[in-house]
Amino acid sequence: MNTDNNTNTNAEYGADQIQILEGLEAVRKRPGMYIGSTSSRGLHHLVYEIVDNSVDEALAGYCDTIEVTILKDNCVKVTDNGRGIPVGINQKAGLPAVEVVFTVLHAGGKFGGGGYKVSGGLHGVGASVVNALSNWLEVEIFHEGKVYKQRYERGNSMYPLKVVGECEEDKTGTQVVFSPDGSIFEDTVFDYNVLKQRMREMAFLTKGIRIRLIDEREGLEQEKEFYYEGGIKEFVTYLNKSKEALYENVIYCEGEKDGVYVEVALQHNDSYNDATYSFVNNITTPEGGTHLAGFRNALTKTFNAYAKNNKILKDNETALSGEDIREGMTAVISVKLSEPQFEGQTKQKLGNSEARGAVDSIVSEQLTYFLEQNPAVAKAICEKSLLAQRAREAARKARDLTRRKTALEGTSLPGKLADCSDKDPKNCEIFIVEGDSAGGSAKTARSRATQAILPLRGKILNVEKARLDKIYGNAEIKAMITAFGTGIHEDFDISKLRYHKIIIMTDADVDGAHISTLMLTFLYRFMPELIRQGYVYLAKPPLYKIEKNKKVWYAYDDIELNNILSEIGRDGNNKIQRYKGLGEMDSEQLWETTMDPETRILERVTIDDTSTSEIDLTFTTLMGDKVEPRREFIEANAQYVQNLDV
Ligand code: TTJ
Repeated sequence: MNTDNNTNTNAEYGADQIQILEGLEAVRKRPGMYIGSTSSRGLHHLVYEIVDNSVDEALAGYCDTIEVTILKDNCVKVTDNGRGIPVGINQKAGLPAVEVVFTVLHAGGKFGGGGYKVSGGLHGVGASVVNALSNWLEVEIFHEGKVYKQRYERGNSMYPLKVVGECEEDKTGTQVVFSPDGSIFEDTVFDYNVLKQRMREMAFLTKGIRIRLIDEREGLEQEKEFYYEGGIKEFVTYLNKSKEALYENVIYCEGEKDGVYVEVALQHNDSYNDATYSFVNNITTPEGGTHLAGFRNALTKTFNAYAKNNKILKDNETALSGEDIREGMTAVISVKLSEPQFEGQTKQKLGNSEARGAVDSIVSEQLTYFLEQNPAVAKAICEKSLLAQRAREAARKARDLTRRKTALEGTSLPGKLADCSDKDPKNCEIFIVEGDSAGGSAKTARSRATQAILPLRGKILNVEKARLDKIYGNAEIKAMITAFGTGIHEDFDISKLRYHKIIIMTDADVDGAHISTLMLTFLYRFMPELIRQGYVYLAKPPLYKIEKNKKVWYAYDDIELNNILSEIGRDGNNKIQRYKGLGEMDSEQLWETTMDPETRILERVTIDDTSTSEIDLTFTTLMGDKVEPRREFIEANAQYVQNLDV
């Protein structure tokens, strides 16, 4: 029950309160239903829920600055300079509108009107849910020279909305501070970098908005401001920063049709990937949907029409496929509509049919015009697509050939593979080992029943920089594909996977890290399901061997080395060897330190799916041509793969 000491004589007020409290109790009972999970992800979701309200106000045209501050004790403050949540009495509830916003489930978006509500996405559950899941929450509203305030604890108001001070007559805005409930969340520590990524994305998706992120925690002090005048146009530039653009300017289309506001930005680069990211009301739609379908249709149709009309494609030649046109294209599609319908297993796929037509017609019309006005750009894209078409044809022939061969000869495993004898994938592991010599030690060391070894010669092909035909022709890649057994692309079938652990084993040095990254890039681009389902691991060889009085210790990093040395005493009897590579260990040592399931350390590779664009960027930055962004990136990220939270 409400514990507040208010002396409100309105009987209805109390009655309303009871109903309201029941509503928020439900949120505390089943938090996962409202915010997806109570993990770190759910915790950060609280911030997004609050910020979404300010972004709505910005989209309505009344707010241009949002500030998000991580305070000490893991509280978060969100401030905007919008009109302020209304403080007047809401007739239906008999309460100030602001109190309804924070204490009634699904009240978000009922007030105001105009503009597009961001809420209504995957979760989009609103401020009351954040309130329900907080130890306490305080809201302050700046309106007509007054500062209004209300405090809640676990969703209950502590006193009726009151005026606590004065402000400049023309200052308006809302400030919310909340403290997530530690009895609900597994962990209440906010991660600056996680918030940073989402705030950057928000700023890209809402052109002209200024979002400041500030960390005030002791020892962690830092801040960053995001402001993109060009919105998603700058998003595409950002995503392409480590690649060579095929032409200078990002192509941009914008318009509104049937209640759907559409923005599309695209630019081709020298890579071979299609990097298209779609959003609905600022929420990512990893499974695409009608907006993406409309975009693809418009793109294919418009380029084929242009190529035909301008004799780049003769009448008797095969039309360009969508895939050909999208090769090496980075694109962002952002639509905003008032009642998005989400479909699919994870509710991450847009279903509204009007979005298909709106995107299709806006892109077709504006892209056609753009191509007429920019013939050099049009020609460059068409020619790149024609090359893609030829490469795809060559790759298909190569694949058909291997398919026919395997049909005739059965699946022959690669010669270099030392397979295990157990045939149950659940028990089996495959070590992908750098270099033939380490491969030799590993073959001797392994447990033959369950451990297979596939040595790779030197650096594997960088799939970020090669066309499909070359990738399929590469011996190391072919060996991996056949060893895994899953096939690839349209043939990919995870149920055929021959090993439930794919373990990348490389030297613990810079070259080894590079080879691991090349491997992960290949897996991420061609068999992402293997990573998603948790089958991919990194082996962790030791960095040091310490010997003293015939006893041996291994240290996997410098901290561990120090710990061991403190324990055994730092004296002249210590013999410390720093391993430069797997090759320096004999097979027994390799087994003991890196391969023995009883004693080894394995790191599982996972994909943090909050921001696919950032993961793609990580790989292209690491693997791309440009030296400068790669150096900056590596310097900025102590770990060599950001987002691959290994
Ligand atoms: C709605 O229409 C009438 C004028 O005020 C509009 C409004 O509510 N604007 C608004 C809400 N701006 N900012 C918010 C908001 C900000 C935070 C930080 C948290 C919440 C729940 C709302």
